[in-house]
Amino acid sequence: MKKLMAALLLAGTCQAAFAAGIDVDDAWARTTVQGMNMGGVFMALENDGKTDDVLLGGSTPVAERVEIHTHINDNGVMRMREVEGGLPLPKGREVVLKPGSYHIMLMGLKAPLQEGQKFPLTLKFKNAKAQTVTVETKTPAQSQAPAHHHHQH
Ligand SMILES: [Cu+2]
Repeated sequence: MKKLMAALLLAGTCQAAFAAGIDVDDAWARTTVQGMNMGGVFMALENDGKTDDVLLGGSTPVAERVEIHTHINDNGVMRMREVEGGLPLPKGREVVLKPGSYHIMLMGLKAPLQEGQKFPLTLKFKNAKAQTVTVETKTPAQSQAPAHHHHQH
């Protein structure tokens, strides 16, 4: 894809300017922990566009609200914080949302997410068009799920 973009730019075509977009890969959600009404969604976001972009938020029928979170180390305790102003997506770069790092948080889940369940999530960007992706619910291996404290919203 990067080679193709470079070729288009070298050819002097302005088509590349309109090919601006965010490539979303491997969108998955964690199976809901019993008794919780929120949960994390993870994915890789690649900015194939010519300009920097920002993930501003999103919406999904399975939850009341969607927030963008990161983890901060608060005196040795990992805590989640909402990302102010959205998640920056620099052009030509891939930003990976993963457990223990940036993630999309589903707030007010209407029902627990079950293993294997698929649901739509619409992502809103500052520049790129809104995009609806399919998220698959999985239970990650224990080693990939660092324990952390969920702060109260
Ligand atoms: Cu969170």
